[in-house]
Amino acid sequence: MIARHLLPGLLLAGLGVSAFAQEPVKLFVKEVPLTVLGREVKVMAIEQEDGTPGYSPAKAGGFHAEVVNQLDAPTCIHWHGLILPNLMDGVPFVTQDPIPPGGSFLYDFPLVQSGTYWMHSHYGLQEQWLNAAPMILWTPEERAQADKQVVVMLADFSFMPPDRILAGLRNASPKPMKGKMDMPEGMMKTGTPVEMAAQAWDEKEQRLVRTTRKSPPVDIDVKYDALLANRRTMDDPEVVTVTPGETVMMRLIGASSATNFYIDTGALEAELLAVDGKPVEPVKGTFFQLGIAQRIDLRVTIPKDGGAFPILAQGEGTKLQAGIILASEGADIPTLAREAGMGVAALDNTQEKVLRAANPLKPRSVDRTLPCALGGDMATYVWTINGAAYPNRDALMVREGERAEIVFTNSTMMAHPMHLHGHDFQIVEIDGELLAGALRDTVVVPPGSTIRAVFDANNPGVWAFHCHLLYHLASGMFTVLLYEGADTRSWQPEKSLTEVAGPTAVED
Ligand SMILES: [Cu+2]
Repeated sequence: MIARHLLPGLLLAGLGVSAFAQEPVKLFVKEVPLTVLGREVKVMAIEQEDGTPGYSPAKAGGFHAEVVNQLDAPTCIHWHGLILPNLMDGVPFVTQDPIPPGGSFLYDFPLVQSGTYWMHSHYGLQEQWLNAAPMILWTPEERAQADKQVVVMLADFSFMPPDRILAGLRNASPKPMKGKMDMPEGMMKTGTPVEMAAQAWDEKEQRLVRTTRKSPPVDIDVKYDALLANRRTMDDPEVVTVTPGETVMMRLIGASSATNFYIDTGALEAELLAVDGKPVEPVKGTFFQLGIAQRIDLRVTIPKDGGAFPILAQGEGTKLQAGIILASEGADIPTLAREAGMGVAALDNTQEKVLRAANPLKPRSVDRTLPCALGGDMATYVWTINGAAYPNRDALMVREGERAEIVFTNSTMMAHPMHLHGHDFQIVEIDGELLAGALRDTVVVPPGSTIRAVFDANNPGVWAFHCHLLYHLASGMFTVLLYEGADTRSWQPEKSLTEVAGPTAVED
């Protein structure tokens, strides 16, 4: 079993016979300075020797990266959304031991997917330190989709260190949270409904649009100081020079720790072409949902007369926004506000219900049903899957060769972006409505919703399966998908408790 897992990667590369044999790219995990709202802070980054963030290999050449840990703390980098051999998945105490300070680890495997993916630390709360980077898996077809490619990695930022954010969330009950953790007025659960921006499906025009409605208060965990797009705030946004008449593919990555987004393309009509790297039948619109850890590929056409076109991302339940500006030469660059004029509602199933997979799974009857009941609340700040908080040795069991379905139910007041490692799953039912929905690796399950997703159990191992809201993940909403007979030697749940809650390297 071990040898079989290693065959595509380490073993063949070690023997020098891999069809993909080539020098690995070195990926340095390190501290870097960053200026946020005029304040210099230290954050983390995953960079190549020349400072390129992340790693975007050509699919045909395979994946060859050596992660070098230059932090003072252990780390472990996960390749989000990739279908890969289990021991290459980069999850501490599930698929490997953490990489110690000064240590390195070789990741080497063939690529079977293309499109928009990303990488991030799966160690402790390091993701909140921006220990993340884009990962686009290129093919000639991906490049040919537009004249220009723009990667936009979104994140949320607080001047409060993440361990203090988590401590604040855990200690908040029953007293109201103090200082930075205060919910703004209008967002308290007891507050009256307020006018908010929201997404609607325009049936007549067949497009996703922005609307406004009186919306109940939105539960959010963390009040951030800023949202970032490619590590920049709205006072200093990235301006991408574009040519009138050209098409631009924006690959948006929800690399936030606890913020779901709405994306507003403003004056530019966009075509949604893929979610989570996987193509969907094109959907037009100007207002899109992007959950934590999800990706969305939006193609726009720059008008013949040119101009400047802000592309904005607003945080669910907040007025905070980040973005980039697409601008033709000589266009007046507008000043962008850090806060939008009105808050934006909670994510819902509006968009998910209209998505259709371009390459759906082959029809097949389901061999096994895996219930995934999401529980927990803000008061106790314990979050559970099927009643259990991690660490535990519960697991969702599956046998190789089966078609399995996951039935997500959410009895909490919050949406949970649920991520299964090592597999693509297809959304086939939302609140009783059957559909040939999107293939995904991360699905947002809104409060009260039931979502059914199917996948083929064709990648043996022990696979992390969890809420991608960092503070839920760190507070129990985590389990594993365990194949019968899989090698479980790297799976050490008890160690994840002490180590994952351990100190982080950077102090502001
Ligand atoms: Cu969650």
